[in-house]
Amino acid sequence: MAKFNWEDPLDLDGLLTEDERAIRDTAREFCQEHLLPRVLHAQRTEEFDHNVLPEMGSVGLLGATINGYGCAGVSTVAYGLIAREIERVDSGYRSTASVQSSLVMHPINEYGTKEQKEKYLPRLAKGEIIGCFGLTEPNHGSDPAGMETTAEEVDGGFVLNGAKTWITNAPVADLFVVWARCKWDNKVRGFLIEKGTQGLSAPAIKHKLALRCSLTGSIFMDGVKVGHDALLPGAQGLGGPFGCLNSARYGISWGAMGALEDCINRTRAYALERHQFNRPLASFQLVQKKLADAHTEVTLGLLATLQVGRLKDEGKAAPEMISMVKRNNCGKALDHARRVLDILGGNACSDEYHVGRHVANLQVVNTYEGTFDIHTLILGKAITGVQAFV
Ligand code: TGC
Ligand code: FAD
Repeated sequence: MAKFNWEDPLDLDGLLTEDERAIRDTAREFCQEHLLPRVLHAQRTEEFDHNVLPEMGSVGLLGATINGYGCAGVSTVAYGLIAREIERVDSGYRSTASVQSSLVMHPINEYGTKEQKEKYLPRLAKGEIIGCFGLTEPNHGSDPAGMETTAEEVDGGFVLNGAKTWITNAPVADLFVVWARCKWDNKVRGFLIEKGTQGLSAPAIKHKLALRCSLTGSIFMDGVKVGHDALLPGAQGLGGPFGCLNSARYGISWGAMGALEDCINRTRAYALERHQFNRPLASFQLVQKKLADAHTEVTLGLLATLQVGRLKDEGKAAPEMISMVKRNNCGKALDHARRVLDILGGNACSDEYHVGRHVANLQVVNTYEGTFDIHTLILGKAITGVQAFV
């Protein structure tokens, strides 16, 4: 009879290639040795460690699916496995990395000129420069179509005006990918703005309750003048930013599972060690149910997102498939991380037990890149043919 392996119940390992397993192992070793020891300090202080991205770059974790420009050129599944390992430590580190890879390097690679790619991609891959992605605005989060940031064509280039908010990496970014509505044809386009450009500022949003290991800020553009070479020529309309979101949302669907796996592993170990009523907590049926429920959801969520990754590599992944796994995995991760947190009792309150930090992070992970409810409506539209956003 086949033996049940609780650590990989449906043999995810057997569905990966040898290369993917090796990439996963490298990423896991890096994250456990280099990120985990830093996490409590970053969580407590909100200090951004400038060595993190260069270290990730040195082991090929940034822009990993891109071919050339110093990038690893690995499969979409391998990219997901990397996100899972980073988020096993903290969603904030995964945020920093996935913005760099999916929301900055991806648009440059997909929509940029040869010169833009050569100028920025190798340095972004090494983590020498940091990028951010400005879509959300103070008055437009779920409805980016209402965007108020404008770009106007002037002699020698463009002038941008407007504000973005809740932007990961913005306060430390060297390169800003900003989406603006173009005054000449009312279409949304992407622009590359370098730090230090006159009229550009990116103050930090301090005292966050979650995602404290990544920096978040606003972007203010007051008559920011850039050259014609700042325009990403390959993207026109909201399909531009949404194309980037397809990649980032997919990565998050793996990452959220990594965070939940960490919650399960930590609370399982605690339940085996901690005794009440002269028995380990792990011997109580209610505790076992929490672990069994969470573990089942992780196992199913990982297999679903693996399938989306395989389809994506074959060019067969529809955006709605990505919405399905982003919504399911983030929602399930938040729900079950919260439930297993109970196993820690009063220690749930201590940051040294890590699970409470994951729960706080997962609330944001369930919100950004399209909220749980927005993905519900995307799926609702696909199922019924009727649009319910407005
Ligand atoms: P709609 O009319 O449906 O579409 C407008 C145009 O976009 C195209 N499109 C897509 N293209 C590629 N991939 C997708 N997933 C696409 N979804 C839509 C569509 O075909 C159309 O093209 P065209 O050529 O016909 O113009 O758009 P809508 O305005 O009705 O919006 C619908 C809605 C609500 C689904 C959309 O606005 C939405 O997804 N809202 C959520 C916003 C969001 O996800 N924001 C994320 C901000 S970035 C972020 O959170 C980063 S956090 C990163 C981190 O720290 O990890
Ligand atoms: P709103 O759009 O105001 O939504 C509020 C509530 O109303 C939600 O529950 C939503 O589901 C619901 N709602 C809205 N419309 C509907 C509807 N039609 N039907 C039913 N319910 C609806 N953005 C970026 O561009 N770049 C980044 O790097 C980035 N990083 C982030 C990092 C952090 C830490 C956070 C917190 C956010 C980040 N965001 C970023 C912004 C994020 O994408 C938005 O917060 C998210 O898209 C939701 O937008 P909102 O906050 O304006 O909420």
